[in-house]
Amino acid sequence: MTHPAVIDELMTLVDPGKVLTDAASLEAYGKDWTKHFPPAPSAIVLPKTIEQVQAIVRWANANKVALVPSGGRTGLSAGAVAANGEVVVAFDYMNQILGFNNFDRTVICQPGVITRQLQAFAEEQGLYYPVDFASSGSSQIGGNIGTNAGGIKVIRYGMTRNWVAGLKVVTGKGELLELNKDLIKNATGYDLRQLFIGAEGTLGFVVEATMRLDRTPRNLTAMVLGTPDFDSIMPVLHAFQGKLDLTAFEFFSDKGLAKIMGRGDVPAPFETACPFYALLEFEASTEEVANQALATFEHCVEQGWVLDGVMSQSETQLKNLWKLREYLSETISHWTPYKNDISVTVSKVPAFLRDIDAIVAEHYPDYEVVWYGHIGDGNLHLNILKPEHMGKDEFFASCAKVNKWVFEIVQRYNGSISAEHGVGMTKRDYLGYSRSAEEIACMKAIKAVFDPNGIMNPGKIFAPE
Ligand code: 2HG
Ligand code: ZN
Repeated sequence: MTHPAVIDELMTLVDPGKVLTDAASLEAYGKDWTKHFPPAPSAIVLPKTIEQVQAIVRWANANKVALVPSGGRTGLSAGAVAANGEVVVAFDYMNQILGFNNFDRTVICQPGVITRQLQAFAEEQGLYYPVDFASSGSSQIGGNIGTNAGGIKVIRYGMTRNWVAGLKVVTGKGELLELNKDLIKNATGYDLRQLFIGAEGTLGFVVEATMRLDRTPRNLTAMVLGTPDFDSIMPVLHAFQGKLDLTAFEFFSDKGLAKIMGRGDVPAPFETACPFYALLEFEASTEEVANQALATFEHCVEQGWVLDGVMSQSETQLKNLWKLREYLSETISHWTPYKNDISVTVSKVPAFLRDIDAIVAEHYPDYEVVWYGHIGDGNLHLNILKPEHMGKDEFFASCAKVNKWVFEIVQRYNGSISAEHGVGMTKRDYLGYSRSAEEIACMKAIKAVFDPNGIMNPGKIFAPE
């Protein structure tokens, strides 16, 4: 734990009352949405300015204190968990939108801007911020950049990375760098901006971000389609992609739907029970597009790929269909799930899922398994639910044993052990299944350049040595 005199010094660097050490704050700010590691930070500090962030970093270097960056703490890989006496740097008071350029379609955000705040701001300007996920109401832009957050619209709009025009960062040495200066074209060597995106706060702090906006989509319309088996989902994707520009293509299993129905507040899509469901979305900008979607649906039914389906006819129906997918993660959190967030190239998905499913069925015969994910971009979420009677530690330990086999399959398919949630602490021991020893050595060397004393979020991405 950090010495009290050192914490007293920290208090002089920020506004009065902006260093918290009470038990409730340590508990709340020390963890994210994972339940693996008990939080144990020394203190929480809430800077208001870039200069204060720089002062905190210099103080941390001088006193050899580890810092953990903290946004909305909605992460699912323990990237923002402070379990070892670190000081948490939280950006709740750097939450302003500082500027908007209508011509460039860019917004300057402080790191604590909530994703939904940016989306609402874009809407007020008649524009659109397209990166979206279930935690948009709490996640912060700085955290989204730290994990290169993905979500439900990646098939059309890509990850957070695609929307970052420029960054201001404070490195682990305390220097302020202005990266890319919001340019579209910039061919001046290494793009350091990209290194900080997805770095999980291991290189420094994002203290300002210029985010791009897009035009507002026209008449977004969703379809939920029930399929007779998993293998039918891919030809459905292929058929719709051949005819429409999809903005989303998600899937979930019957077990996932059952959990959503168990809530009692979401209408069923249709009566027919199906083992798998696809949710797709597109812009029904003209009647012709809507007719094309219906014709494709009929084609899929004729081929035997789809058993039943529904298309939204209003904004309310669109929202209700999305709840079937968007509420899944929060709904099953009741069962303390063991999560895997894995990806392969889209063409490999059916064989990949079959191989993983076989391993899971063999090793977890007594556990309930819920599959869902962003199948249009090759990202599958595998959730193993904890039996009610079993202790959390025993359950996680038994699931961790199977990781090795799951990740061997990921490696064999040239996939990723984390598609969008990040490595954090939950995946750090498995990084070698997705990155070569040479790559990991390069990554560590890069960290040493920006953070020579190793004060920035130690133990995240890489296992402690
Ligand atoms: C989602 O796609 C989130 O809903 C959470 O990425 C995934 O709960 C999960 O495993
Ligand atoms: Zn996801």
